Amino acid sequence: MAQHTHFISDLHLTKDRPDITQRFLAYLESLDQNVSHLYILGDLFDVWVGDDDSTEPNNEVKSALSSVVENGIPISFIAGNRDFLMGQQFFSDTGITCLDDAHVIDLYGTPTLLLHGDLLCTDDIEYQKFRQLTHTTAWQDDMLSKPLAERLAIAQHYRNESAKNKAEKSMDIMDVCHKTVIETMQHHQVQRLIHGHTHRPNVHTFDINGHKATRIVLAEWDTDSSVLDWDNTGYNITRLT
Ligand SMILES: [Mn+2]
Repeated sequence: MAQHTHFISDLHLTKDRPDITQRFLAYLESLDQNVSHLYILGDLFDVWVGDDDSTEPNNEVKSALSSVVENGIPISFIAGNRDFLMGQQFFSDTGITCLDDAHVIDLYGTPTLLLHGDLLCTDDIEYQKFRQLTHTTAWQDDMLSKPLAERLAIAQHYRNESAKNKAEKSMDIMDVCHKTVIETMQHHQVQRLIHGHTHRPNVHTFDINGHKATRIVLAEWDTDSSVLDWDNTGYNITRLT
């Protein structure tokens, strides 16, 4: 039986988009024993302000994820810039494994680096500063100590700011920096990288030290709900309807 490994990212699940949630739940329901592992590379949720937030569709999604894990399909998660506050409670409730921000797997014989992708956008200095701040224990402890309603309001504020920034910043600044891509891949000694975040699905090939390297960018589910589906013969990008 062919074993498949799936990669998805940037679903941005939110109560405002029940259509995406339904598509994701149907996808999870469809997973069978042909799938040996599901990797979620960040921004599963459009916002995550703490594991105590039961705003729709959080609980429904959590229970669907834990069913998949209970059925014997491991799920691993790398945090995105929207859901990096996901905590221990979420992972113990669902059985999902939380990976480091950069994680190398052996994908059918090829070392493959998995990232959310925001760490590659080093031309966006303002964002990288914000990322550093919000990844400190002090910032996170302070945020999580606030009442839920306040955290939701803060998250809404950041979402508005982020939409404004996106409109103002040049397209290039918000894409990955190629130099950083090369350095990151060299650091992890890989010739293949899979990430999301930029919402620019593509397969890029280039050279590192005279060897072919590949960078696969996953799609966001807003306009293009798709799954990167790998087996020992190669990959397919499966579009969900
Ligand atoms: Mn992102």
